[in-house]
Amino acid sequence: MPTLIIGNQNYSSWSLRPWILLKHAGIAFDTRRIGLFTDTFKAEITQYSEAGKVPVYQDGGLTLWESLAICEYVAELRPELWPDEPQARAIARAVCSEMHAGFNALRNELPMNCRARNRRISITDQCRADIDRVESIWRQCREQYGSEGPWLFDRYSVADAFFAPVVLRFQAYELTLTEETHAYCQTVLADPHLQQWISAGRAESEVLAEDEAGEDP
Ligand SMILES: N[C@@H](CCC(=O)N[C@@H](CS)C(=O)NCC(=O)O)C(=O)O
Repeated sequence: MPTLIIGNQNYSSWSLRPWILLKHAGIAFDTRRIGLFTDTFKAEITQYSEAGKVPVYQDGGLTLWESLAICEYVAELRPELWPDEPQARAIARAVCSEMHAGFNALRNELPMNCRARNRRISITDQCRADIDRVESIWRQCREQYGSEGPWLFDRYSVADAFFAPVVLRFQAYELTLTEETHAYCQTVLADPHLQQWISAGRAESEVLAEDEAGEDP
């Protein structure tokens, strides 16, 4: 059985991406959780990967780090996790790469936190620009490639897995968002796999001060 090594489910956005993609792929896997920001985290994770970060995926002799590479590997096993049409597939890859490489202000200022709801927060212009860019990506994908299904590219794809943590961020903080954004967020939040992840995160007892932001309403 393959194993996915993840961080705290309440906070670890990078871990959520391959976890939810594996669920949508219907691939059975074990999960091993290593608590983030603990004294033993580095010693534990470097037993699996010298990169020293979660997620890490082990499948037979393969040990794979980097969430995007893990998702690409899962999609090698289940090609339907990328869109069929080459141009749509290219755009899906572009939006995943953009998410993987950027959005630093959004990431730093709005940490993923499954327990948080509508927290009041003041954000920088850069964070607002990141939110606007996410909304624009979602609008473009839904209008051009997703009009016949609920997801960014009609059926579930790596792109939806990549943006799932952003939906949790949008749920956690009080932000001004468009109706289209709310509609896509509702689709993502109705996903039973995401609800399973949220429940596990909420059940965790650790509170990581580094990832707590905003004030409860
Ligand atoms: N680029 C990596 C980022 C992974 C990452 O930053 N993981 C965080 C947890 S969400 C981590 O392991 N942090 C612990 C550390 O850096 O010590 C990926 O896509 O997998």
